[in-house]
Amino acid sequence: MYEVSTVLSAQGLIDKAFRRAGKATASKGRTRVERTRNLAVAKVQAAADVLTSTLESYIRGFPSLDRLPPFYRELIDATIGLQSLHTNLAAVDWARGKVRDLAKGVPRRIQAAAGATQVTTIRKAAFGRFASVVHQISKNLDALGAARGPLKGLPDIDPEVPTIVVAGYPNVGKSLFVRTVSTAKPRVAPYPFTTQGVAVGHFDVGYTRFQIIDTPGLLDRPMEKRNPMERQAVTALTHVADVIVFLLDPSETCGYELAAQQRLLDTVRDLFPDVPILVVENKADLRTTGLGRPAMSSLAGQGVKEVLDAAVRLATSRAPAAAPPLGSG
Ligand SMILES: Nc1nc2c(ncn2[C@@H]2O[C@H](COP(=O)(O)OP(=O)(O)O)[C@@H](O)[C@H]2O)c(=O)[nH]1
Ligand SMILES: [Mg+2]
Repeated sequence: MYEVSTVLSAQGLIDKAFRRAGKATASKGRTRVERTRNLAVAKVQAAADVLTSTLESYIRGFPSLDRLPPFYRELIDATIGLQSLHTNLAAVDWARGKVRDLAKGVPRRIQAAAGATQVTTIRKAAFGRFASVVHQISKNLDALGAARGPLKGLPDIDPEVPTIVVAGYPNVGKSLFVRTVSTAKPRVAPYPFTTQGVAVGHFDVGYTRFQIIDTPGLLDRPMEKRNPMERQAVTALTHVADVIVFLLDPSETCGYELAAQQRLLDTVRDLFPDVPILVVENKADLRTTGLGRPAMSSLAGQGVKEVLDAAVRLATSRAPAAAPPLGSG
């Protein structure tokens, strides 16, 4: 979802800066010592430029934390931690400013130096200070580098698009239902919360685009079996779910008794108190309870359209004003 370019290690960054400094040239200067001074200034400037611009690109490359939609705030908090991401980016920003400040005084001191030897001493001291600053944020750079994977793996869900979340025990028919109703084959993205992928499908009603998502591992078993990261991912879903389609399998060919499925439904109701839940009996070709709930067979394609229409109506009836304004959290 969030594609962040490679983050160098402290040593890698220092090497890059000094390599660039080594290529710096300064042809101007009437005397030899003048050229030596100019070259030294150019080298220090080149190193400082590489360091500050690279560090700056890291800060810009990561999602801007104060502008994140609540859904992604929650997911990023669950996977890498908002606080630690903030701390690491702040450290990078500190180093960027520090290098810039250190570089500022160097040209004046080089120009004031007594001779070539002193020029070299000043240049080396500046390089030493740059390196020391970068080494101080070594752990932060490593942590940012490690955060790239989880960020990239976040599911590609547009928080602005009306969203149907499909829930129910494993094998009740969630994936088949999502595949049946969404035009495109759902894109299964790597998902940091489970070994399985979250499937995001799309379909259009008139000019309105809808998302339908299947979240294996999150809404398919009792809450007490979920780890803290998964729990927070469930919380993230509350920010995007406009309706939940909860699938029951009265045939119990999924391997779970209807009573257990019913208990999971109660859990999901508790987790999403503000989201309408459409309870649907799937596998109607095998068995229905006869309790008057909407029923369908994803396999036979019977009743599917009616269920989708009902879900769309519920999803669009949600007042958008219920969502907090962006940037308020
Ligand atoms: N008979 C019948 N089987 C179905 C129906 N919907 C899904 N299945 C089957 O149930 C199994 C599990 O379906 P799947 O979509 O993978 O369930 P999920 O684990 O909830 O995603 C598959 O073998 C499906 O073909 C249905 O309406 N009727
Ligand atoms: Mg599935």
